[in-house]
Amino acid sequence: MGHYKSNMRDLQFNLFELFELDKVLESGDFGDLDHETAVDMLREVKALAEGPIAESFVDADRNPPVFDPETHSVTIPEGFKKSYQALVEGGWDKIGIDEELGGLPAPRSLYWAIGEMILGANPPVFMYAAGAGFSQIFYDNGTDEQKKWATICAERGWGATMVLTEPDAGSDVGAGRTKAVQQEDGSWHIDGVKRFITSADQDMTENIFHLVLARPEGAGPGTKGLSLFFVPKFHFDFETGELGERNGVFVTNVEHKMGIKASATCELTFGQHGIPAKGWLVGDVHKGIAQMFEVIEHARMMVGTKAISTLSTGYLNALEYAKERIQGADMTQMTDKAAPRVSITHHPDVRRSLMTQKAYAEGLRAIYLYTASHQDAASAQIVSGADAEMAHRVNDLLLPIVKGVGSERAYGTLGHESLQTLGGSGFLQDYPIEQYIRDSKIDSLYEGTTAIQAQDFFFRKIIRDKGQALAHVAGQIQKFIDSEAGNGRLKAERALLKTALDDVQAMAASLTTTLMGAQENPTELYKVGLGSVRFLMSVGDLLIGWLLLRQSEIALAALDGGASDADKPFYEGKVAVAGFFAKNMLPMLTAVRATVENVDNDIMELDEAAF
Ligand code: ST9
Ligand code: FAD
Repeated sequence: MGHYKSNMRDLQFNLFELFELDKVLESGDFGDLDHETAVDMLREVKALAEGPIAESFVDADRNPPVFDPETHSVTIPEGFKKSYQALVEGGWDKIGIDEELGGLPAPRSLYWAIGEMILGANPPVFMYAAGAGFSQIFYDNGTDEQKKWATICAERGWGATMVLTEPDAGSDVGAGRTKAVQQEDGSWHIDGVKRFITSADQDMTENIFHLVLARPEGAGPGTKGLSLFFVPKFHFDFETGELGERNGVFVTNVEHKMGIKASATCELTFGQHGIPAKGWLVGDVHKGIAQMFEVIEHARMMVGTKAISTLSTGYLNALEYAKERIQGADMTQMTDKAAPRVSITHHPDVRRSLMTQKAYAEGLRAIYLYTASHQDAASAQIVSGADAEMAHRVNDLLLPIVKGVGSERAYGTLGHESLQTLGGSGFLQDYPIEQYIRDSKIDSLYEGTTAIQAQDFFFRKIIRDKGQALAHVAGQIQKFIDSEAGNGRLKAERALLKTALDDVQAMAASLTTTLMGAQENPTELYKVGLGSVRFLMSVGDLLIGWLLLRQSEIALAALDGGASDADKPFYEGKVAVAGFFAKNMLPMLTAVRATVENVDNDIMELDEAAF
């Protein structure tokens, strides 16, 4: 058995019992795709993920890709290539892609459920295989001529990258200096150095195309002055796809990293090796940052789902260990030195820890699937009654939660709880958790750090949205609080959820009032910056509490209806984890509310020397 443990029962529970995927499939928006086919797809990907995809996870960490500075090329370890091939040979990189590009349209919830298993088993496999997804975005944004190129990219299985970051332009993408100069033939020459570019070279696909943000000569400052260019590694015949000359874009370094080592993180240099780096303006319009955000939105969803999946397999590995590890006596017999030794699952603190892991892994899974359900009009209508416009807003609202909260809670819980469950053994490379921790640290950094997610959440997704999406989701939570969910058995939990909702709404109100105060006194804005990550994390906990309780309601009904022996422990676990989270985590939001409401600027007034 490999390192990766999927949670198929919970995935199916979310998809079919909580988010009613069957109704979505019946809507007809996804052709012939039906329940049986969807379940078969999940089963097939589970087998692939736990088998060949996970197979190279450890080896590629210990023997990562090798960079040759002479040829500017990256060689991927053979074992990893097999994992990659297993994914693309099955056509799994084309799920969710338009038929014009050789894909199979699928509801986004199903797409991301499949993605969860691949991302938990071996995240860089998913990333190297993202070329078809990038082709789709290029196709959607391209001119009619470029749509043909995008189809070639997808059909020939080319790799792809998103190229924003520069040494002096990380969070501040608008500080980018890479420039673009228009040529007489309508193409552009790109000139500059980008860094930290994922998958910028590999030897698994015949070509790679880069989607690059660069500033046309004379364009204005900031992100709005950036345009998006299609820059292939090799030129190609635009009709047949046949490869031509090497383009002037070269990998000039590969980073040595803490984790996710199989994923090559490259310095990418344009137009500085005697050959021009030729690019084409995407869609023939100067709307670079908006176009790139279409990629970023998917990538943020991917990063959050990766983190959540890693937490889930970390928890299941910890749980397996805890059931087998015998250590100490039952607490009630702690003074009896001859008492029988028990498995560590008997110890209250281990149970607290396991339940914390289960709550975050399963609660965050429900959040990303709820979010994914707002990425299709049909499923949004079924899941929350949102029309197409509101569905779009809700997805926007929740992306920083999936990415920001998903990454922070996953990394924190893996370190504080999953590894801890294994005691000293957790620190060893004999178990996968130390690699999970190293590999998942990146998730709170790339695709916008947590501070950036928190600002995006508050300023853009709440204030600029005039609170509409937040009100829609809060309305759903309020409806649950007011309902008779659980037939009286969830009364105490619904009361705890009500307090949590009040706390979060008070935090939102407090931050909004502070923001308004900034019109008079600009330094009030610092207070928003001081409170925004706490607020983001609090909304995450509120959503976890709510979705776990909705799951509990379904589980209680299933148990009342006489669930099968095989299903009984699953449903009992659902009821237990929801109660645990409501009683142990939600009350903490009241303390966070007090800190957010009373935030002051003391540390902003402090001289830097005092730090
Ligand atoms: C990276 C990659 O880190 C890591 C992993 C790569 C793995 C690759 C594989 C991924 C596969 C997944 C993709 C597959 C595709 C599948 C497809 C299937 C169909 N939402 O606020 P302003 C826009 S890459 C939407 O003034 P500043 C908007 O146009 C590096 N749009 O910003 C806006 O104009 P307007 C990642 C947004 O102050 C304009 O930007 N790096 C959003 O100029 C300006 O907005 C980062 O993520 C949004 N949320 O710039 C950088 N926000 O307002 C992090 C902005 O008129 N830094 N726009 O609408 C930031 O995000 C900054 O906040 C900033 C600030 C750069 C936006
Ligand atoms: P900085 O922006 O310097 O941030 C440093 C610290 O300051 C952070 O804690 C940050 O939260 C904080 N900070 C900065 N600005 C603010 C602010 N305004 N408010 C509050 N806090 C702030 N980029 C690509 O373009 N393509 C890729 O494929 C890609 N892949 C990557 C792969 C890896 C392994 C890594 C490490 C990075 C990758 N990146 C990629 C770059 C990544 O997106 C950036 O590292 C990230 O956006 C942060 O930028 P930075 O590292 O320059 O940190």
